[in-house]
Amino acid sequence: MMNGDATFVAPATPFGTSGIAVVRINGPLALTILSKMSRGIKPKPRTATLTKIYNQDGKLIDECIVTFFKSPASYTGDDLLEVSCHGNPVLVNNIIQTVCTNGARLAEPGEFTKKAFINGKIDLLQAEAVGALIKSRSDAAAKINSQTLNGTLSHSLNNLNNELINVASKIEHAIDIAESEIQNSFYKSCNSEIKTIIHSTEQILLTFEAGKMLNDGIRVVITGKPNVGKSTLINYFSGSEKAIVSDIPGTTRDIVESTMNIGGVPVRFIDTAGIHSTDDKIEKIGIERASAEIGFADLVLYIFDDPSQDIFPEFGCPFICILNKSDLHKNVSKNDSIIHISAKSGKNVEFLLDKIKETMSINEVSTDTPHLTSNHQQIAISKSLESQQAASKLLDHTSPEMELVAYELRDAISAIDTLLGKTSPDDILNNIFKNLCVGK
Ligand SMILES: Nc1nc2c(ncn2[C@@H]2O[C@H](COP(=O)(O)OP(=O)(O)OP(=O)(O)O)[C@@H](O)[C@H]2O)c(=O)[nH]1
Ligand SMILES: [Mg+2]
Repeated sequence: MMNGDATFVAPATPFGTSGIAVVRINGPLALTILSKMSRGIKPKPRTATLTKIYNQDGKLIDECIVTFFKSPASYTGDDLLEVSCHGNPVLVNNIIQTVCTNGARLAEPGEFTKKAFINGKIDLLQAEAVGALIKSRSDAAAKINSQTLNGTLSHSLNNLNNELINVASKIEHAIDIAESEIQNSFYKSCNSEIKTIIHSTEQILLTFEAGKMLNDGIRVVITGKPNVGKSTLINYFSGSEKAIVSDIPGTTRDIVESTMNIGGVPVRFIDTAGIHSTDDKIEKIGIERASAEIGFADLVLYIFDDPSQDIFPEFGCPFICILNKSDLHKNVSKNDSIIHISAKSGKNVEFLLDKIKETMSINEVSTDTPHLTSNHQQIAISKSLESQQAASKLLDHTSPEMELVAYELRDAISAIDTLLGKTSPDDILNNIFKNLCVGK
């Protein structure tokens, strides 16, 4: 259970050997605990202080640099201490154990950020961006998450909500006035304001695909019959011998993955077993796994090596047909829907990458504007949009039901409030924080 006044501690750096490691102690007992462990040190806020740290038995653990962030001017808003020791997990453990013996407890995942949220240092979107920024796998992803952390998305959504509140208050006011006194132009002007808000909301929603793609990346599954060159292609992409290549059909059985950064988007290529009918028990399992992967794919690369093949399977997602081993085929007539490559020599693979970019709209990703990045953000904004549209539709009538319009607008506002964390249900909050690492 989380307790508002508890002092908690966690490593802020990954476990393992490193130059330094940082332990964070947050809460009202932070300074007292440090004083006990350092024989009386009282660090000045925001100043690096060199001190020896001792365990419960008075034995030296390490010489450390401590930095004290006094409440409320800290990441969490509470008193927060950062202890930098030598980067050895044994030392980190000893420090954490001693801190706990002196009255702190271990932090839960994301608890530092949860404290920052509870203390009003950041809103929920920013808290979510902390986790996303840490996990960013490309410059572009880091850029959009850092923007959200800096509040640009919150700013856009707050603006939207203020505009909604503005129209909603006019409508609520009009409810108290006799219908005969309200002019038709009033409804029209409210509706036109709502339509402007609808347009802005749609623009924000449009950023989701790209935002999600930058953060989560895309899964590209390579499939086809055995021996067509699927593994040769993933090896070419990864620049290494990741997958076994041989001229024996049915070589690949396990799933082999390689991630490549394409236009800032982490693209996970997944090589799979060649699909055909077989009695081989192990190969069958491989083929089942391959089919399952295709079910989760954002894009499928269907490879074949027989130029006379003219029937191709359909997939439940975008796919690209690739005729491999172009070095072996002479005078094959070109067809715009099929890309000819040689996975062995790399011929035309650049063109294939361009085609992947084009198919997945990777070229259009702009990192200059705030982006929605998670499903629950997209759901909340879509919900707000639906309510805005319902309100606008009601206002199209000659004498609209103003109570209903007000009701829809309140819903539109509260959907956005959920995202900002003003009225978020506990399950959404817990989900966001538990996905952060311990120490963040
Ligand atoms: N000439 C030529 N041979 C190729 C090319 N690409 C792959 N091959 C050869 O085709 C054979 C099969 O290649 P793999 O990459 O193992 O084929 P696969 O589709 O992964 O096969 P399975 O794992 O059995 O399904 C190997 O001998 C490769 O060297 C190419 O572009 N040109
Ligand atoms: Mg293979």
